[in-house]
Amino acid sequence: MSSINYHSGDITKLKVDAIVNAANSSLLGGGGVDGAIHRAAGPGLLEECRTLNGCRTGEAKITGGYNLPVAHVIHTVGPIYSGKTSDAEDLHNCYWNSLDVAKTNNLHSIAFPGISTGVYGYPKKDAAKIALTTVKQWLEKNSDYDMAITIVTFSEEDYLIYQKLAADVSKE
Ligand code: AR6
Repeated sequence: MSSINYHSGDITKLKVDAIVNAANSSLLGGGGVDGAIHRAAGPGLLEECRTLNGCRTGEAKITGGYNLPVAHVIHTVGPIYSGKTSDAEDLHNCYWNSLDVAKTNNLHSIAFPGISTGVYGYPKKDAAKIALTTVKQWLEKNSDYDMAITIVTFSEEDYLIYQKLAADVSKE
């Protein structure tokens, strides 16, 4: 059965089929969740990332998980928030394409951080709405495929935003 779950805490500790990395287009590491994932995975991850020739905004690429408790990391590159309408489209594509990559690789559980909501400056509430709408649309379109989706919140603020969004949706 497919599902959407919420988890507060460090994404690098989760035992799912794949965790998603909010990377940059070089795929060669950085700060935030990217730094945490590379630190926990060890140098093998960077070595594999070097072979991928980067990643465009909105696209997603898969690697192994190395020393992480997951077998796979799906790297996606969120938009650097600019206020243009393309930001929302790019962010939507990150979630959608990560899920497509997971399905292509026959994976059935995936955890997402709040892509673009740290260094890349996407307003957290808007980003959460796009994340939730996109994963729901994807589950509807792929209703013949089981996918357990975990949305990981790393701050109290994010946790409260999702709690409110989920409550609003259940009232609809
Ligand atoms: N587990 C779960 N979520 C986390 C963790 C963690 N260990 N660490 C941070 N977050 P950011 P971006 C949350 O800045 O905005 C990097 O340098 C964090 O609270 O990691 O997409 C890349 O290399 C925030 O909500 O990613 C890029 O250059 C969310 O993860 C750039 O930052 C995303 O914050 C990408 O920026």
